[in-house]
Amino acid sequence: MTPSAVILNLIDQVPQMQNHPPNPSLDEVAVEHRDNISIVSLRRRNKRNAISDSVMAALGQRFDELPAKTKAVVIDGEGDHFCAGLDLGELKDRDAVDGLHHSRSWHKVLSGIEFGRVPIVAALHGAVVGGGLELAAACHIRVADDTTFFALPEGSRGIFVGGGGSVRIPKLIGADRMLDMMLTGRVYKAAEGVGIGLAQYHVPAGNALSVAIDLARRIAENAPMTNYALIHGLPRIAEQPADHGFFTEAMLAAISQSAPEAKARVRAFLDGTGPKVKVG
Ligand code: 1HE
Repeated sequence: MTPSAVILNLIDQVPQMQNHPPNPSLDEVAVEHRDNISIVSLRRRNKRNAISDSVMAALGQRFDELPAKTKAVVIDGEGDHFCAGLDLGELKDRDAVDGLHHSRSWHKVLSGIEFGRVPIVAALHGAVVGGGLELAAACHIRVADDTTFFALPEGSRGIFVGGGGSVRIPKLIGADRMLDMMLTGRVYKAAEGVGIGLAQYHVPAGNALSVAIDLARRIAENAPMTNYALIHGLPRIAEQPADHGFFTEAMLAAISQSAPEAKARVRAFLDGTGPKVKVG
């Protein structure tokens, strides 16, 4: 069993929250397959792509059902905003036990995204706030266009992050910056957000999706085992003591390089047909 399967199994062991699990709202989470990449889109623009239970269930289903030919995924949001976070309209009816299981249901879907089969590129614009930032943080590459702003308004709503944000966001920007965002309501605009590590790319307004698609296409050309080793290995190695990390690295290096595809790619470089590293 893979480490991610272990995580997901543990999450599964939490007693089921809802007597009536939400019906996935598949018309609010679209998917389009283009050759070897897939594009998953939040389609709830009238609610600024806020994530209801049904939207989260649909997101989980879309990622579970990716075809084998998909080698990388782009996730984006329709309209002016990537995602306004948790659907606050559903919060008012939840008691403490439901709240616990609701948070665990986000963990399950977002861990499935982070530790899935293929890398995920988030195309960000407008609001990337609350649970929207938690969703973005579960992705491997974040491309922010110039309209993007990042915030964690949970503090002002009297709630807490619940979609894995307290684990993932400090790894991107440090616990002190996340603390500042939640205590003071600080909003980071695109350039500053990219500067502190909330995204890896800053692009002109309106370009996030096209750049994300280009990056996904490039990622999809890598050997699948290398991509898998990166998304599963790097976050875990970062949490291991150095000696364990070296060992994990050695295992991943050995497995990756033994794949026939890796040997063919190295041979191609050596016989002059493989690509060179290019600047720009
Ligand atoms: C919503 C939500 C939402 C919009 N839940 N309905 N997230 C927040 O605290 C962010 C709340 N949203 C906003 O601050 C603003 O909506 C935006 C800055 C994102 C966009 O502003 P704007 O002027 O374009 O839109 P709007 O007029 O505020 O919203 C349009 C509609 O979307 C309106 O509904 P309508 O029926 O009156 O048209 C809004 O009520 C609705 N809407 N955002 C529900 N979030 C796992 S725990 C995670 C915890 C969190 O994510 S807390 C952070 C929640």
